[in-house]
Amino acid sequence: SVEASIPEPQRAAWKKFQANGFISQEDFEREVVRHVETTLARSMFNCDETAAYAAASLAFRDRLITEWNRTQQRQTFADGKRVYYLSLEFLMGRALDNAMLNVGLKDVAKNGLSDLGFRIEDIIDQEHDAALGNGGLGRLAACFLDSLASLNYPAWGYGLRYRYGIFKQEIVDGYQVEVPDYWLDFNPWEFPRHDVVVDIQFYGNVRKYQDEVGKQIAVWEGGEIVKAVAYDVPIPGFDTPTTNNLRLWSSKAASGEFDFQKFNSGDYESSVADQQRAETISAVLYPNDNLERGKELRLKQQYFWVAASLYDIVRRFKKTKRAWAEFPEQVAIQLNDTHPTLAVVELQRILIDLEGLEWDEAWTIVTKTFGYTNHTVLPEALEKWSVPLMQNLLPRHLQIIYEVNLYFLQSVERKFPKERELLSRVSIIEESQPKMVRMAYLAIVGSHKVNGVAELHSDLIKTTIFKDFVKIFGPDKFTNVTNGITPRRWLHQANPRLSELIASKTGGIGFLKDLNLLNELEKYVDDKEFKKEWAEIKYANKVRLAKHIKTTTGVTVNPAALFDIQVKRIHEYKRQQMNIFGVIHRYLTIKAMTPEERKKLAPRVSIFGGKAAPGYWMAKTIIHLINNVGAVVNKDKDVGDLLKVIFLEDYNVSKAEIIVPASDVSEHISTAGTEASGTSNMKFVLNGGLIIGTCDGANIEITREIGENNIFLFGNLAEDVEDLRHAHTYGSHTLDPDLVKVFEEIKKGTFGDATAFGALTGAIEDHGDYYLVSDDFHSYIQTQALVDEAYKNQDEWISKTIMSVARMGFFSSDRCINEYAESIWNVEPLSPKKETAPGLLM
Ligand code: T68
Repeated sequence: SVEASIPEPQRAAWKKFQANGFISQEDFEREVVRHVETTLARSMFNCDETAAYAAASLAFRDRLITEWNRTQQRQTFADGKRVYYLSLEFLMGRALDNAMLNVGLKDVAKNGLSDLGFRIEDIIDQEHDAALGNGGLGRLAACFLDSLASLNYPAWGYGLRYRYGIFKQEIVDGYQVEVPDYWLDFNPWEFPRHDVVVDIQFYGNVRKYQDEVGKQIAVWEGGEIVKAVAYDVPIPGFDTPTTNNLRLWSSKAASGEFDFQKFNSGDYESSVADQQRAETISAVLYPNDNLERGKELRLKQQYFWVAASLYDIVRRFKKTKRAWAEFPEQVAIQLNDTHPTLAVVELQRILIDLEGLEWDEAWTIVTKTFGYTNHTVLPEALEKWSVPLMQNLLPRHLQIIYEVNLYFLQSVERKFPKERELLSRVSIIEESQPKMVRMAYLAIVGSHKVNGVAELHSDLIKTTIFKDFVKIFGPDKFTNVTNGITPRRWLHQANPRLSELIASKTGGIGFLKDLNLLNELEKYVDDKEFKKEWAEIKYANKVRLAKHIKTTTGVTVNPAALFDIQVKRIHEYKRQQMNIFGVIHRYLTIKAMTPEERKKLAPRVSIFGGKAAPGYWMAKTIIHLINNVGAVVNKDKDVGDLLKVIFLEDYNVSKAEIIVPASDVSEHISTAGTEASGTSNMKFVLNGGLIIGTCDGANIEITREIGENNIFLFGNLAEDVEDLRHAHTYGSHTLDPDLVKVFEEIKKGTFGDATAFGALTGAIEDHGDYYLVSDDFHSYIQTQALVDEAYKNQDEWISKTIMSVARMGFFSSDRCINEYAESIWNVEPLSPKKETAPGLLM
């Protein structure tokens, strides 16, 4: 065992004094006070909420790290296969509430904090979100970490420790303003590992020669070195002692603080500049979602993170003293999109250049090790790197890519000798000016499995962007794993009252680990008492959001109104513009109504939230229009409560936890075939909201699970999109008459200077309406009318929401992770022995 390596007397001492973490309220309070008084050097007289947050977090951190240590020992000793999830983004949100719930000690903490004079909600609220991601892709990675730990899989996440996460959004005069997110000022959740440091090489050149036995040797020489320092974040599983690791790399100059030689020779400025250049690598998260811009620093980030992670993984494997052929039996690496694709090349380089394996032997190991997840079909989001750029930064990797491509194209030619065009279509190198490396193609060739993230999306990639590769590799290489969400954060943490009610009817909190147990709720769709409680919880959640709206925007909204919510990154394909045009249409309709008609209409609050990429002008214009419409509508006394329009500033994970439980209806209205999956659709339904959506992404599977009577679907189908676009460009393009009226109102200046919105209306009127806003507008308006009607029958509405929640079990990220484990990774959970479980109070 691990312990056997330590002599008996020392072992006894270590065991006697081992840290165990608190279980009782008294021990928790003792830990908090100790941290306030010693770690923070404060006292009860100057312990504010920030200090109390710090101390409570440190108390929980100590607990987590104890279990983290044991988990790592257990996994090392078991010596089985591990999963490595490589993601350039982890959108974690807050950690304290999650840690308290996952280890089952939130009540202990609540009472302990209260005893010390604090309200737990206020303490939780002190924490800054860890926002190391843009949107769905980054949040998916965070849900996966929660599921991997909760299911006891031996798994590590690898990412970058950005000094600045996604920017903080402020709305000034209706415009988005970006403010840097400096979140590391105080972060108790990370452990710097100054002993885990990896040298990463950039630039330089490749020297080739033949050794004594005539073998070709390549040596990558020169260039510069940057250090990668590991920072570990413990990831506690729910209701299990398993605590996995998220390792984030931070960049540092190789020469330490300063280059002393330069410093002493008087070149102070350039020695500081070197240091800053190195630290720039992990300085900032690129704020684009579904867009790749090919910047050199981004490529540097990718290689820096991939090379450090692979060094770490390979070092861990080498400690087992196994033969290289066994590498894929010990290691599964999942590529979260193409961002880590250089890992394929780096592993091949390590095996052939550093470990001396033959090409074919190495390549077999590589392809068995990797799996690749695709998250988009949008052409502007598919990663390509210019060959000259890569030649300069990573000369040896470019050679290996060319060689991979050569062997791949040779095999294609052997299989399809008559198809000349096929070769140029599937080539990893695009013969453009300059030449480009197509990262998705490299990821496909370098992996044994490729998956999409919802059924429609997985079908689409097989029939469109990766069609040729299905023909070459056969259909079995391509598979689907529909996304999921963790019910711990997105139900138990965000909606504690609903979670408690469900627990009371499904036999305890077991549903949080086996979400199909929600099925039990179907029995209560007609239970009066249950429905009353269910409705009360929704109302209370709406009151909570209404308060947030009041304090952040100053607008009073009626919690009895229908809350209609669209929160997600702002993007033309997600069609927030269609939503706001629909709101304007509603406003005009109300203005034209008689008092009698007005009485019949359900009051509505249209709520928007989401960030626009700083360089995405059209997305910023959409935000501007929403705010201007709000400014007009919200002060129109004639309309009153019948319509309110809210833009919530700085949408992020912790705000989502307030917003998601408060929806009556949420909008998932992307042009069919553009949203790979969507995951907030799942969160809203799981919290007892209905959705209005297009036949896109996971909406389709949600419909199948919950029943088509419980969802408001509208719009054109993915299969018709291409023809419609073609007709716009080559036929006559007449706009929907209701949309025309909306545009007229905008152009009249009702919502401020109309020229500001010319690009928005112009994209639809004059530039082909690529996202089919006009084609879907009528169907959208009609479906919104159906929502109004359905909401009037509250009894039936509540039944629909209960039925929907009861059927959402499929969308747990636990199901999703089990599918990856079985069909892609071939890894098994490693369950801790029951008696080592921490004091879980349930
Ligand atoms: C999202 N992708 C998909 N990308 O849009 C969404 N892209 O449908 C899906 O549910 C989710 O992934 C999870 O599968 C993204 O969020 C990005 O954020 C991104 C970031 C950088 C570059 C490209």
